[in-house]
Amino acid sequence: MAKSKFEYVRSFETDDTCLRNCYIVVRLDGRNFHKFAEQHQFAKPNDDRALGLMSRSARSVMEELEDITIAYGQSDEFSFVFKRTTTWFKRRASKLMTHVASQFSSSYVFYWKEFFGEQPLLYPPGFDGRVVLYPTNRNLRDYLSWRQADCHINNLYNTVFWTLIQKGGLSTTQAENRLKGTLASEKNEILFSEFDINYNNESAVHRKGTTLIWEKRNETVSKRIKRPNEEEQQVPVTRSRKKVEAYHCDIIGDQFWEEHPDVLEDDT
Ligand code: DGT
Ligand code: MG
Ligand code: MG
Ligand code: MG
Ligand code: MG
Repeated sequence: MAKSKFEYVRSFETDDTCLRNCYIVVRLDGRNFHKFAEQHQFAKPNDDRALGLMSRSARSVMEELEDITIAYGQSDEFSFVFKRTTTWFKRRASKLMTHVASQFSSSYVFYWKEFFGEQPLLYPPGFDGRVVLYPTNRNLRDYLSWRQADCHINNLYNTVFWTLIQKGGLSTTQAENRLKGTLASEKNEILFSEFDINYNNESAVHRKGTTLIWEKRNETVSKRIKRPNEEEQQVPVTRSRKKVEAYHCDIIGDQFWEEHPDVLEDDT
């Protein structure tokens, strides 16, 4: 096909191919969710409808896009990890990131009703995205550990903060002052000695966030089979299917990774 004289503008596009052999992480974060949470009356500190919708949208991203092996989410953010050998969209960062962000955003709106029922969505939410490359399994695990540690630090703080207000009758300023400079152990102690709350017994979704991975599950269905010279029969047929499974467990230690050795590829 003959080229038009306008064709040269294509050469203005910059190359954003992600370095080979690296895990490609796309992290999304809700835009101005401080306001979004207020306007939609999210429960404080954790709204299970909102967290459920985030995970549902992340599941849709994993099911619709290729080569995401693990995703981790907490609060208004979700990280998606493309396997290090992916060739999807020629590893172009902008393509990968925008597909993740748009699939996630449209799913968030599409599934809103499943989680919020008749409560209306007041305006279209947005999510920012960024791409980060991690060359080694250690780097990738440290990245995910960083996000889970962030989840823990924020959730412990928010749990004590809102308990002081909701159960202790403090104002937000008083609660802030009470917590200024306190260590994690002191926050745990406030919850335990003043409110009879053992932080470790709080919901795992809130303490650990949500990890999504692909797992093989055996699925048994009943099939009608007719063999020659025999009556038609119902027989159980088992086949192995890949499904996205959710975990709310520690992913900082080794146990999760030992139990799911297929998530990471070998470093060598
Ligand atoms: P950004 O990301 O810079 O556009 O601004 P924000 O406001 O989204 O800030 P960010 O992402 O650092 O913090 C997340 C906000 O979302 C934070 O203000 C608390 C709110 N949020 C997230 N999950 C929940 C929830 O389950 N309940 C409530 N009440 N708020 C939540
Ligand atoms: Mg922010
Ligand atoms: Mg945000
Ligand atoms: Mg955030
Ligand atoms: Mg197109």
